[in-house]
Amino acid sequence: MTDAPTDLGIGMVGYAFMGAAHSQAWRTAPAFFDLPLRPRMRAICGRHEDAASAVARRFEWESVETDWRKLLQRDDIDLIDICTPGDTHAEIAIAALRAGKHVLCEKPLANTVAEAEAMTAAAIEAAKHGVRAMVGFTYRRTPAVALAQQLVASGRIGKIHHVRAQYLQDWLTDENAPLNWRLDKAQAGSGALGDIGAHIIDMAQFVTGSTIQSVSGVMETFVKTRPIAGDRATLGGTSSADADRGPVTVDDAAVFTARFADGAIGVFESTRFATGRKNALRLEVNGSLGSVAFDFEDMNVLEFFDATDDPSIAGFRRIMVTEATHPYISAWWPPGHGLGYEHGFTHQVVDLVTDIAKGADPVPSFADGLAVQRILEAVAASAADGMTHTL
Ligand code: SOE
Repeated sequence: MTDAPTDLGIGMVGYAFMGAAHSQAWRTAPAFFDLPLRPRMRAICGRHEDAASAVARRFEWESVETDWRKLLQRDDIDLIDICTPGDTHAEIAIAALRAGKHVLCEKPLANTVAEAEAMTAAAIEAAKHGVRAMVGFTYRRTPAVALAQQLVASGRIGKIHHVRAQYLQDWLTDENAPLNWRLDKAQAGSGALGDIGAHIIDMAQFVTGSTIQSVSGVMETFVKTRPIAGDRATLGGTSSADADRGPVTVDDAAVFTARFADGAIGVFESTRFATGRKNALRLEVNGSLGSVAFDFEDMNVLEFFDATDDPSIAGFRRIMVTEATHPYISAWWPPGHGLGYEHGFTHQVVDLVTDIAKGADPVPSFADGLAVQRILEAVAASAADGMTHTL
Protein backbone atom coordinates (compact mmCIF):
# COMPACT_ATOMS: atom_id res chain seq x y z
CA MET A 1 0.00 0.00 0.00
CA THR A 2 1.71 3.18 -1.16
CA ASP A 3 1.56 6.17 1.17
CA ALA A 4 -1.26 8.61 0.38
CA PRO A 5 0.10 11.84 -1.18
CA THR A 6 0.50 14.82 1.09
CA ASP A 7 -2.52 17.12 1.24
CA LEU A 8 -2.50 20.47 -0.55
CA GLY A 9 -5.11 22.72 1.05
CA ILE A 10 -6.91 24.99 -1.42
CA GLY A 11 -8.62 28.27 -0.60
CA MET A 12 -10.53 29.87 -3.49
CA VAL A 13 -11.59 33.50 -3.70
CA GLY A 14 -14.61 34.00 -5.94
CA TYR A 15 -17.49 31.69 -6.81
CA ALA A 16 -19.05 32.78 -10.11
CA PHE A 17 -18.23 31.46 -13.60
CA MET A 18 -14.50 31.03 -12.97
CA GLY A 19 -15.19 29.83 -9.45
CA ALA A 20 -17.28 27.01 -10.89
CA ALA A 21 -14.72 26.17 -13.59
CA HIS A 22 -11.91 26.03 -11.02
CA SER A 23 -14.01 24.13 -8.46
CA GLN A 24 -14.73 21.37 -10.95
CA ALA A 25 -11.01 21.23 -11.77
CA TRP A 26 -9.95 20.78 -8.13
CA ARG A 27 -12.55 18.00 -7.77
CA THR A 28 -11.84 16.26 -11.08
CA ALA A 29 -8.04 16.39 -11.38
CA PRO A 30 -7.25 13.85 -8.61
CA ALA A 31 -9.88 11.49 -9.99
CA PHE A 32 -8.32 11.25 -13.46
CA PHE A 33 -4.65 12.01 -12.85
CA ASP A 34 -2.21 10.48 -10.35
CA LEU A 35 -1.22 13.68 -8.58
CA PRO A 36 1.88 13.92 -6.34
CA LEU A 37 -0.13 16.04 -3.87
CA ARG A 38 -3.79 15.62 -2.90
CA PRO A 39 -5.85 18.81 -3.38
CA ARG A 40 -8.20 19.34 -0.43
CA MET A 41 -10.93 21.93 -1.06
CA ARG A 42 -10.69 23.62 2.32
CA ALA A 43 -12.57 26.93 1.79
CA ILE A 44 -14.37 29.03 -0.77
CA CYS A 45 -14.52 32.76 -0.09
CA GLY A 46 -17.05 35.36 -1.22
CA ARG A 47 -18.47 38.61 0.12
CA HIS A 48 -22.03 37.22 0.00
CA GLU A 49 -22.11 34.29 2.41
CA ASP A 50 -25.36 32.80 1.11
CA ALA A 51 -24.12 32.69 -2.49
CA ALA A 52 -20.72 31.33 -1.49
CA SER A 53 -22.39 28.71 0.73
CA ALA A 54 -24.57 27.54 -2.16
CA VAL A 55 -21.50 27.01 -4.33
CA ALA A 56 -19.69 25.36 -1.42
CA ARG A 57 -22.52 22.84 -1.08
CA ARG A 58 -22.62 22.19 -4.82
CA PHE A 59 -18.88 21.52 -5.15
CA GLU A 60 -18.33 20.19 -1.61
CA TRP A 61 -15.93 22.88 -0.39
CA GLU A 62 -15.28 22.12 3.31
CA SER A 63 -15.97 25.64 4.60
CA VAL A 64 -16.94 29.19 3.64
CA GLU A 65 -15.16 32.45 4.38
CA THR A 66 -16.35 36.00 3.61
CA ASP A 67 -12.95 37.70 4.05
CA TRP A 68 -10.09 36.44 1.85
CA ARG A 69 -7.58 37.52 4.49
CA LYS A 70 -8.85 34.72 6.72
CA LEU A 71 -7.65 32.19 4.12
CA LEU A 72 -4.09 33.45 4.54
CA GLN A 73 -4.25 32.84 8.29
CA ARG A 74 -5.36 29.21 8.01
CA ASP A 75 -2.71 26.51 8.43
CA ASP A 76 -4.87 24.04 6.49
CA ILE A 77 -4.60 26.17 3.34
CA ASP A 78 -1.46 26.02 1.18
CA LEU A 79 -2.67 27.59 -2.07
CA ILE A 80 -4.89 30.56 -2.91
CA ASP A 81 -6.88 30.32 -6.14
CA ILE A 82 -7.95 33.82 -7.26
CA CYS A 83 -11.15 33.80 -9.33
CA THR A 84 -12.21 37.43 -8.86
CA PRO A 85 -12.33 40.46 -11.16
CA GLY A 86 -8.94 41.94 -12.07
CA ASP A 87 -9.07 44.88 -9.66
CA THR A 88 -8.48 42.52 -6.71
CA HIS A 89 -5.77 40.27 -8.19
CA ALA A 90 -2.72 42.25 -7.09
CA GLU A 91 -3.73 42.80 -3.45
CA ILE A 92 -4.76 39.20 -2.90
CA ALA A 93 -1.88 37.58 -4.79
CA ILE A 94 0.87 39.67 -3.19
CA ALA A 95 -0.51 39.16 0.31
CA ALA A 96 -0.90 35.42 -0.29
CA LEU A 97 2.64 35.01 -1.66
CA ARG A 98 4.06 36.95 1.29
CA ALA A 99 2.07 34.67 3.62
CA GLY A 100 3.81 31.67 2.04
CA LYS A 101 0.79 30.47 0.04
CA HIS A 102 1.11 29.26 -3.54
CA VAL A 103 -1.09 31.27 -5.95
CA LEU A 104 -3.15 30.48 -9.03
CA CYS A 105 -4.48 33.75 -10.46
CA GLU A 106 -7.10 34.09 -13.22
CA LYS A 107 -6.27 36.08 -16.34
CA PRO A 108 -5.50 38.76 -17.13
CA LEU A 109 -2.91 38.87 -14.37
CA ALA A 110 -3.88 42.39 -13.33
CA ASN A 111 -5.59 45.58 -14.52
CA THR A 112 -2.36 47.54 -15.00
CA VAL A 113 1.29 46.93 -15.83
CA ALA A 114 2.28 48.42 -12.48
CA GLU A 115 0.15 45.88 -10.63
CA ALA A 116 1.49 43.06 -12.80
CA GLU A 117 5.07 44.17 -12.10
CA ALA A 118 4.45 44.16 -8.34
CA MET A 119 2.86 40.70 -8.56
CA THR A 120 5.77 39.37 -10.60
CA ALA A 121 8.29 40.77 -8.12
CA ALA A 122 6.39 39.12 -5.26
CA ALA A 123 6.30 35.81 -7.15
CA ILE A 124 10.05 35.92 -7.85
CA GLU A 125 10.74 36.60 -4.16
CA ALA A 126 8.33 33.87 -3.03
CA ALA A 127 9.91 31.32 -5.39
CA LYS A 128 13.14 31.67 -3.42
CA HIS A 129 11.23 30.06 -0.56
CA GLY A 130 9.57 27.36 -2.65
CA VAL A 131 6.27 29.22 -3.03
CA ARG A 132 4.90 28.98 -6.57
CA ALA A 133 2.62 31.12 -8.78
CA MET A 134 0.76 30.55 -12.06
CA VAL A 135 -1.55 32.72 -14.18
CA GLY A 136 -4.62 30.98 -15.63
CA PHE A 137 -4.26 31.03 -19.41
CA THR A 138 -6.03 27.69 -19.68
CA TYR A 139 -6.34 27.47 -23.48
CA ARG A 140 -2.65 26.51 -23.68
CA ARG A 141 -3.78 23.27 -22.02
CA THR A 142 -6.31 22.34 -24.69
CA PRO A 143 -4.70 19.23 -26.22
CA ALA A 144 -4.97 20.57 -29.79
CA VAL A 145 -3.20 23.80 -28.81
CA ALA A 146 -0.50 21.88 -26.94
CA LEU A 147 -0.03 19.71 -30.05
CA ALA A 148 0.23 22.82 -32.24
CA GLN A 149 2.99 24.14 -29.99
CA GLN A 150 4.83 20.82 -30.24
CA LEU A 151 4.61 20.80 -34.05
CA VAL A 152 5.88 24.38 -34.30
CA ALA A 153 8.67 23.82 -31.77
CA SER A 154 9.82 20.70 -33.68
CA GLY A 155 10.15 22.75 -36.88
CA ARG A 156 7.34 20.96 -38.74
CA ILE A 157 6.01 24.24 -40.21
CA GLY A 158 9.42 25.85 -40.69
CA LYS A 159 10.01 29.60 -40.37
CA ILE A 160 6.90 31.43 -39.25
CA HIS A 161 5.66 34.28 -41.45
CA HIS A 162 2.07 34.87 -40.29
CA VAL A 163 0.15 34.67 -37.03
CA ARG A 164 -3.60 35.13 -37.31
CA ALA A 165 -5.49 35.17 -34.00
CA GLN A 166 -9.14 35.91 -33.22
CA TYR A 167 -11.32 35.64 -30.18
CA LEU A 168 -14.91 36.18 -31.30
CA GLN A 169 -17.90 36.33 -28.97
CA ASP A 170 -21.29 37.99 -29.41
CA TRP A 171 -22.83 38.24 -25.94
CA LEU A 172 -23.05 42.04 -26.01
CA THR A 173 -24.56 42.64 -29.46
CA ASP A 174 -27.91 43.40 -27.75
CA GLU A 175 -27.64 47.08 -26.78
CA ASN A 176 -29.92 46.37 -23.83
CA ALA A 177 -27.76 43.68 -22.32
CA PRO A 178 -27.18 45.11 -18.83
CA LEU A 179 -24.02 46.50 -17.31
CA ASN A 180 -21.83 44.14 -15.30
CA TRP A 181 -18.34 44.21 -13.84
CA ARG A 182 -16.75 43.25 -17.19
CA LEU A 183 -17.97 46.58 -18.63
CA ASP A 184 -16.55 48.68 -15.79
CA LYS A 185 -12.92 49.75 -16.29
CA ALA A 186 -12.36 50.19 -12.56
CA GLN A 187 -13.11 46.49 -12.00
CA ALA A 188 -12.10 44.83 -15.27
CA GLY A 189 -9.23 47.06 -16.43
CA SER A 190 -10.37 46.80 -20.05
CA GLY A 191 -13.07 45.10 -22.10
CA ALA A 192 -12.62 42.60 -24.92
CA LEU A 193 -8.93 43.56 -25.06
CA GLY A 194 -7.97 42.22 -21.65
CA ASP A 195 -10.76 39.71 -21.11
CA ILE A 196 -10.36 37.72 -24.35
CA GLY A 197 -7.54 39.49 -26.18
CA ALA A 198 -5.20 38.39 -23.38
CA HIS A 199 -5.95 34.76 -24.26
CA ILE A 200 -4.96 35.07 -27.92
CA ILE A 201 -1.84 37.06 -27.08
CA ASP A 202 -0.70 34.37 -24.65
CA MET A 203 -1.66 31.57 -27.03
CA ALA A 204 0.14 33.15 -30.02
CA GLN A 205 3.34 33.61 -28.03
CA PHE A 206 3.05 30.10 -26.52
CA VAL A 207 2.46 28.30 -29.84
CA THR A 208 5.03 30.26 -31.86
CA GLY A 209 7.66 30.44 -29.12
CA SER A 210 8.19 34.05 -30.23
CA THR A 211 7.33 37.35 -28.56
CA ILE A 212 5.42 40.38 -29.79
CA GLN A 213 7.77 43.34 -30.25
CA SER A 214 5.41 46.09 -31.45
CA VAL A 215 1.69 46.67 -31.96
CA SER A 216 -0.66 49.03 -33.73
CA GLY A 217 -4.23 48.94 -32.53
CA VAL A 218 -7.79 50.15 -32.90
CA MET A 219 -10.44 49.85 -30.20
CA GLU A 220 -14.15 50.68 -30.19
CA THR A 221 -17.06 50.82 -27.78
CA PHE A 222 -20.10 50.31 -30.01
CA VAL A 223 -22.72 50.69 -27.24
CA LYS A 224 -21.83 53.56 -24.91
CA THR A 225 -24.51 53.11 -22.22
CA ARG A 226 -26.38 50.07 -20.96
CA PRO A 227 -29.23 49.32 -18.55
CA ILE A 228 -28.18 49.32 -14.92
CA ALA A 229 -28.91 45.97 -13.30
CA GLY A 230 -28.81 45.32 -9.55
CA ASP A 231 -27.04 47.77 -7.24
CA ARG A 232 -27.41 51.22 -8.86
CA ALA A 233 -24.84 52.80 -6.57
CA THR A 234 -21.95 50.71 -7.91
CA LEU A 235 -22.33 51.43 -11.60
CA GLY A 236 -23.44 55.02 -11.68
CA GLY A 237 -26.21 56.50 -13.80
CA THR A 238 -26.37 60.17 -14.62
CA SER A 239 -29.40 62.43 -15.18
CA SER A 240 -32.97 61.24 -14.75
CA ALA A 241 -33.00 60.64 -18.52
CA ASP A 242 -30.19 58.13 -18.02
CA ALA A 243 -31.32 56.96 -14.63
CA ASP A 244 -31.80 53.44 -16.02
CA ARG A 245 -28.63 53.37 -18.09
CA GLY A 246 -25.01 53.75 -17.05
CA PRO A 247 -21.76 54.27 -18.98
CA VAL A 248 -19.74 51.46 -20.54
CA THR A 249 -16.16 52.41 -19.67
CA VAL A 250 -14.30 49.69 -21.58
CA ASP A 251 -13.84 48.58 -25.19
CA ASP A 252 -16.32 46.30 -26.92
CA ALA A 253 -13.72 45.29 -29.49
CA ALA A 254 -9.96 45.58 -29.96
CA VAL A 255 -8.04 44.73 -33.14
CA PHE A 256 -4.31 45.13 -33.69
CA THR A 257 -1.39 44.19 -35.87
CA ALA A 258 1.87 42.97 -34.40
CA ARG A 259 5.48 42.35 -35.28
CA PHE A 260 7.16 39.32 -33.64
CA ALA A 261 10.79 39.04 -32.60
CA ASP A 262 11.36 36.22 -35.11
CA GLY A 263 10.22 38.41 -38.03
CA ALA A 264 6.65 37.12 -38.30
CA ILE A 265 3.74 39.54 -38.54
CA GLY A 266 0.44 39.08 -36.74
CA VAL A 267 -3.20 40.14 -36.96
CA PHE A 268 -5.27 39.98 -33.77
CA GLU A 269 -9.00 40.53 -33.23
CA SER A 270 -10.96 40.32 -29.98
CA THR A 271 -14.62 41.29 -29.86
CA ARG A 272 -17.89 40.72 -28.05
CA PHE A 273 -19.88 41.80 -31.16
CA ALA A 274 -19.09 39.04 -33.68
CA THR A 275 -22.74 38.20 -34.12
CA GLY A 276 -23.18 34.44 -34.26
CA ARG A 277 -19.73 33.59 -32.91
CA LYS A 278 -20.06 32.30 -29.33
CA ASN A 279 -16.55 31.39 -28.24
CA ALA A 280 -14.55 31.29 -31.43
CA LEU A 281 -10.99 31.44 -30.25
CA ARG A 282 -8.98 30.88 -33.44
CA LEU A 283 -5.28 30.69 -34.19
CA GLU A 284 -3.57 30.05 -37.52
CA VAL A 285 0.19 30.05 -37.91
CA ASN A 286 1.67 29.96 -41.43
CA GLY A 287 5.26 28.83 -41.92
CA SER A 288 7.65 28.03 -44.74
CA LEU A 289 6.95 24.27 -44.44
CA GLY A 290 3.32 24.28 -43.41
CA SER A 291 0.55 25.67 -41.21
CA VAL A 292 -1.41 24.85 -38.08
CA ALA A 293 -4.94 26.13 -37.45
CA PHE A 294 -7.19 25.84 -34.38
CA ASP A 295 -10.76 26.94 -33.62
CA PHE A 296 -12.04 26.46 -30.06
CA GLU A 297 -15.54 25.94 -31.42
CA ASP A 298 -14.09 22.70 -32.88
CA MET A 299 -11.69 22.23 -29.99
CA ASN A 300 -10.78 18.54 -30.40
CA VAL A 301 -9.37 19.14 -33.87
CA LEU A 302 -6.11 20.66 -35.06
CA GLU A 303 -5.78 21.44 -38.75
CA PHE A 304 -2.31 20.84 -40.14
CA PHE A 305 -0.98 21.56 -43.63
CA ASP A 306 2.32 19.93 -44.61
CA ALA A 307 3.86 21.83 -47.50
CA THR A 308 6.24 18.94 -48.11
CA ASP A 309 3.35 16.65 -49.08
CA ASP A 310 2.98 15.60 -52.72
CA PRO A 311 1.02 18.55 -54.18
CA SER A 312 -1.48 16.17 -55.75
CA ILE A 313 -2.60 15.03 -52.29
CA ALA A 314 -1.68 18.07 -50.21
CA GLY A 315 -4.32 19.79 -48.10
CA PHE A 316 -5.21 20.75 -44.53
CA ARG A 317 -5.66 17.53 -42.59
CA ARG A 318 -8.04 17.46 -39.61
CA ILE A 319 -6.17 15.82 -36.77
CA MET A 320 -8.53 14.44 -34.13
CA VAL A 321 -6.47 15.29 -31.05
CA THR A 322 -7.90 12.44 -28.98
CA GLU A 323 -5.19 9.79 -29.17
CA ALA A 324 -3.53 8.55 -25.98
CA THR A 325 -0.25 9.89 -27.35
CA HIS A 326 -1.65 13.43 -27.52
CA PRO A 327 -1.13 15.86 -24.59
CA TYR A 328 -3.27 15.03 -21.52
CA ILE A 329 -5.55 12.60 -23.44
CA SER A 330 -4.29 9.34 -21.89
CA ALA A 331 -6.00 10.24 -18.61
CA TRP A 332 -9.40 10.61 -20.25
CA TRP A 333 -11.36 8.77 -22.91
CA PRO A 334 -10.74 6.46 -25.88
CA PRO A 335 -9.97 8.05 -29.25
CA GLY A 336 -12.70 10.21 -30.74
CA HIS A 337 -14.65 10.84 -27.53
CA GLY A 338 -13.39 14.38 -27.10
CA LEU A 339 -12.89 16.89 -24.29
CA GLY A 340 -14.58 20.18 -23.39
CA TYR A 341 -13.98 23.69 -22.12
CA GLU A 342 -13.61 22.53 -18.53
CA HIS A 343 -10.71 20.18 -19.27
CA GLY A 344 -8.27 23.06 -19.74
CA PHE A 345 -8.94 24.05 -16.13
CA THR A 346 -8.37 20.49 -14.93
CA HIS A 347 -5.10 20.25 -16.87
CA GLN A 348 -4.08 23.58 -15.32
CA VAL A 349 -4.54 22.10 -11.84
CA VAL A 350 -2.64 18.94 -12.81
CA ASP A 351 0.38 20.87 -14.07
CA LEU A 352 0.33 23.34 -11.15
CA VAL A 353 0.18 20.60 -8.48
CA THR A 354 2.89 18.64 -10.29
CA ASP A 355 5.19 21.66 -10.45
CA ILE A 356 4.62 22.51 -6.79
CA ALA A 357 5.53 18.95 -5.82
CA LYS A 358 8.66 19.05 -8.01
CA GLY A 359 9.71 22.44 -6.72
CA ALA A 360 9.48 23.83 -10.26
CA ASP A 361 8.17 27.22 -11.39
CA PRO A 362 4.80 26.73 -13.14
CA VAL A 363 4.02 28.20 -16.58
CA PRO A 364 2.50 30.47 -17.53
CA SER A 365 4.28 32.38 -14.78
CA PHE A 366 3.42 35.80 -13.45
CA ALA A 367 6.26 37.07 -15.68
CA ASP A 368 4.38 35.60 -18.65
CA GLY A 369 1.27 37.39 -17.39
CA LEU A 370 3.24 40.63 -17.09
CA ALA A 371 4.42 40.26 -20.69
CA VAL A 372 0.78 39.98 -21.80
CA GLN A 373 -0.15 42.97 -19.63
CA ARG A 374 2.52 45.10 -21.33
CA ILE A 375 1.12 44.17 -24.74
CA LEU A 376 -2.43 44.99 -23.61
CA GLU A 377 -1.28 48.39 -22.40
CA ALA A 378 0.63 49.02 -25.65
CA VAL A 379 -2.44 48.18 -27.76
CA ALA A 380 -4.59 50.56 -25.69
CA ALA A 381 -1.96 53.30 -26.00
CA SER A 382 -1.73 52.75 -29.75
CA ALA A 383 -5.51 52.89 -30.10
CA ALA A 384 -5.43 56.20 -28.20
CA ASP A 385 -2.65 57.95 -30.12
CA GLY A 386 -2.73 56.16 -33.46
CA MET A 387 0.95 55.31 -33.22
CA THR A 388 2.77 52.01 -33.34
CA HIS A 389 4.02 51.10 -29.87
CA THR A 390 7.17 49.07 -29.28
CA LEU A 391 7.40 46.83 -26.22
C1 SOE B 1 -15.44 36.06 -21.47
O1 SOE B 1 -16.81 35.91 -21.78
C2 SOE B 1 -14.89 34.72 -20.95
O2 SOE B 1 -15.65 34.29 -19.85
C3 SOE B 1 -13.46 34.93 -20.49
O3 SOE B 1 -13.42 35.81 -19.36
C4 SOE B 1 -12.84 33.59 -20.12
O4 SOE B 1 -11.47 33.77 -19.78
C5 SOE B 1 -12.94 32.64 -21.31
O5 SOE B 1 -12.40 31.39 -20.97
C6 SOE B 1 -14.41 32.48 -21.71
O6 SOE B 1 -14.99 33.77 -22.01
